[in-house]
Amino acid sequence: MDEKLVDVYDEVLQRNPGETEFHQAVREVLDSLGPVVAKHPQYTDAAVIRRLCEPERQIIFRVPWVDDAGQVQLNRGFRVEFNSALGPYKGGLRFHPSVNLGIVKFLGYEQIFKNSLTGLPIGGAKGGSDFDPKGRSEGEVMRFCQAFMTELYRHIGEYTDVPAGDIGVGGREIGYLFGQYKRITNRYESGVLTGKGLAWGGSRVRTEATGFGTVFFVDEILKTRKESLDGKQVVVSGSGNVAMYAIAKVQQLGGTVVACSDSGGYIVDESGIDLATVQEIKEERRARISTYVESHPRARYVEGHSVWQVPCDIALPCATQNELDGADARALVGNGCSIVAEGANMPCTPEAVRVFSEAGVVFAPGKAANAGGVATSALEMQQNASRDSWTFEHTEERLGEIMRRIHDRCLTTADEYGSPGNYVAGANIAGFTQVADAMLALGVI
Ligand code: NDP
Ligand code: 2IT
Repeated sequence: MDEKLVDVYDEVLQRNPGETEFHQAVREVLDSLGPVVAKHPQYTDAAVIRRLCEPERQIIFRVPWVDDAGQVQLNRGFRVEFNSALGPYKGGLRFHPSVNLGIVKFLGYEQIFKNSLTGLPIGGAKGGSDFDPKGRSEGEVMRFCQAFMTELYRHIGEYTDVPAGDIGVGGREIGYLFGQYKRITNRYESGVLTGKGLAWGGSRVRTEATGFGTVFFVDEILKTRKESLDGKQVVVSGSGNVAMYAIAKVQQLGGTVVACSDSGGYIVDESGIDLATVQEIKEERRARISTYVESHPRARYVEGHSVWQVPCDIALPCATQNELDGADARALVGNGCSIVAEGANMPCTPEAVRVFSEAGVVFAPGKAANAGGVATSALEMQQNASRDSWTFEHTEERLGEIMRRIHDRCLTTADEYGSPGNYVAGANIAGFTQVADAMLALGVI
């Protein structure tokens, strides 16, 4: 790390004790900014980087609700409104038992640079709760969402902060959250949440956008080598929203996805994962991926986390943070994998990223490769603001253009700052400079 940034990082460690994922995300960005502060002293002089590492606002609240047995349950809600230099705060909500302030801060911090890279007018935020939707009834999920929104509503709005989904929050949850917002405020404010259903203000392609966008990004990488997805073997981790639509797009573009997973284990189907079965298991039955083998006897299920043992040309981690470590990275390299693109946020540990870099594996960081989801959220906001609704083809075309632009911006910026071909440097520097320039223009606020 550049010596001008060591104090900034030390201050982050000292002010945010124990928040290891947040430290990791900050470090990854600061490690890229050496050449930027050398060229542009105004960023350190005006304490822009220090200010960027301190959220503008952090909200923590109690979420009490009543379960089906009549017992009072208690969860904790979070919204970290990290930076609004480029637009209203924007970022997803995560419902998972592992959620804590440090995780929400790492996600909110990443979101600032990701949203900047989209080129669209959105600031960075993240929120969520330690609520575990697994095994909860429809009624329980609805009452939890209502209780969560009963506090959150006062902090959000079309011009203030626009949440969306993330792990554990999909179309069903956004519906209950929107319903409660509408009930409390007596306003049909479509632009307050994205990821809405198509019948009530949602955008076509938003459901597919993150997974599609990640694969569009991979396609751009392949084009730089005059290759395509046709005939490539791909391994995807997770089997949620991002994973499913990454699988769909790989298949459309001629690749074969041979494995995918959930937190229990992974399935391998050499002839290609049957996506309709995965969708039926995950979206309709909300069951485990292990049940895939019941209808596909040729496939096998392996318990445990290491889907990365399965040989592939391209790896798409689409589950959660730090799911792919140094040993996994070495296994991928050993099996000849040459491209890794993060569909999830920070799924690769710093050691894994080092292993890829040393082995010459092309590595696309999440803030670039998974930006298609939030970009399409911004397109949903545009449609809501003009009370319009675009076709699937038009919206997908816009998503494709945005991903191409992000890809090219990463490469141009990496070149400009002396790290040709380094997508991490390109994404961090390009994302950073746009926010930093806006912060300078807006004064000390
Ligand atoms: P979903 O809830 O739809 O799916 C999450 C998937 O990841 C499930 O298969 C889940 O398995 C698995 N998973 C979650 N936590 C863990 C864990 N601790 N260990 C192992 N597996 C785990 O979420 P999304 O698909 O929406 O999100 C996946 C990733 O993509 C996250 O990192 C998210 O931040 C990121 N992302 C999402 C975007 C979106 O638009 N939804 C946009 C950009 C990034 P199980 O069911 O067993 O828990
Ligand atoms: O991590 C992410 O970019 C998301 N979960 C999507 C955020 C959004 O506002 O669509």
